Amino acid sequence: MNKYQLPSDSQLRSKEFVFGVATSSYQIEGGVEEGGRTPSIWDTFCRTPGKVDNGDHGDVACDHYHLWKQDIEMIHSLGVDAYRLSIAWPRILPQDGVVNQQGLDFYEQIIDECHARGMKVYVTLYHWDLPQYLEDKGGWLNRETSYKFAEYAEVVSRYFGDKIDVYTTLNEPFVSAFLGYRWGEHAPGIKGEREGFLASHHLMLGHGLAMPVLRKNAPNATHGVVFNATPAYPLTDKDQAAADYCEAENFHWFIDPVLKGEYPQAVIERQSTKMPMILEGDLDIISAPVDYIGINYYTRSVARFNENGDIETVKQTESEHTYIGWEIYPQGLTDLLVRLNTRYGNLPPIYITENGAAGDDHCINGEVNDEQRVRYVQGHLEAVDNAIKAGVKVDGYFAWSLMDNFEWAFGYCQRFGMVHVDYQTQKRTLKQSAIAYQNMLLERAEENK
Ligand code: IFM
Repeated sequence: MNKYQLPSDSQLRSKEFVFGVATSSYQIEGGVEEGGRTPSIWDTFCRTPGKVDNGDHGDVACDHYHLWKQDIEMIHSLGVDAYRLSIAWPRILPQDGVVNQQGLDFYEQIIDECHARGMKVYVTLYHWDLPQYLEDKGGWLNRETSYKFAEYAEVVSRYFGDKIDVYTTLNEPFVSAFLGYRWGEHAPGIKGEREGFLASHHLMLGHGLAMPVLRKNAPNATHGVVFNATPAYPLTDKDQAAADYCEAENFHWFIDPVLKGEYPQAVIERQSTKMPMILEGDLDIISAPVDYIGINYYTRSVARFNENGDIETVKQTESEHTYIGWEIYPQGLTDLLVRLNTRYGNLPPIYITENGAAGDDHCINGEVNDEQRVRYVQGHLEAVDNAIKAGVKVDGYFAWSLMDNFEWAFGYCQRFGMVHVDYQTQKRTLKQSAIAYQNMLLERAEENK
């Protein structure tokens, strides 16, 4: 297939629907010691033996720090409406309270270049690269970090104001809190049940404290927060409560405080001994109105109660999986969106801020045939269309990722890009999935002329 097919009556065909590609700072930039940047927790984590596969790190990554201009040109060539990127906190505030103009300049040239090419910019403030100097004071276990995050939001939004079209406070607080501070699989590598929940509360508090700051400094921009969400299904009829609980910890725990002003009872009860200290007024801060919710969807889970009554997930061996073992299940995206719409009566518009598949992609004679990713994207675009037809307001879709990049604890062996990166030469090659995106967007542009 050389072009994704959208149904003739699909809202995804309209020019109001936003198509984009997404990246994040630490995963693509490199230049970790350039432009006044200081280390983030990921620089430290990567230097800790055994933490990242193959000893990989983001020192160079896709060298976007130097190749940003050609990368923006490439993004534009895809025909997308928007580019979703993140800002590296330690480039902007390399020391506590010290603003680095070079950091602001770096992102300003990217934003200007996108605008000059008619693309909107969606900027995430926190995609996991916490300055190491804040981790040295406890990181997200320290309530003070929430206030530091609001200060950082103040610096960025005061400088850029409405020049940034869409602001995102946090990307996937579940991952920052639970992989970083509960299970120790991500930076800073802390393992502790109480720590995970405490970090999650401070992340959400940081989000809430940043919201009025962003609204004040960028009154005409759009403001929200991005969650990963994995819908859960029961293995048998007896396992519905197991599936419900998986969803409660995976995304209700993070979305409920924003949209309902409370944490879900199911988690409070099951994890009663691990609950963080929630001060009076915190939930009012966290539930400040948002303009949109970003949803990152990759796969589903199937849950059951095992013989001991514990909840566990069960791999669906008969289904198709990606290279890294994630089940391909587009129906899960429709179900998820419909479930969110049902759970939150006041659901703001949704952007699918990430969706994609990792492959073992090789560039052969200048071509990358990632046919599984092509089918994956096609299936998920249909899933979004179905959700819209079921009454959910979805305003956009961003492919994860623009190009192969540093996939956190898995290093460079997991390739999520629509564009192949040769890490030896930094040559970019559009994979079939990117060409199909380009052709679909070209056709849509023609239709909407
Ligand atoms: O690469 C990550 C991204 O940083 C956040 N969402 C999931 C992606 C794939 O694991």
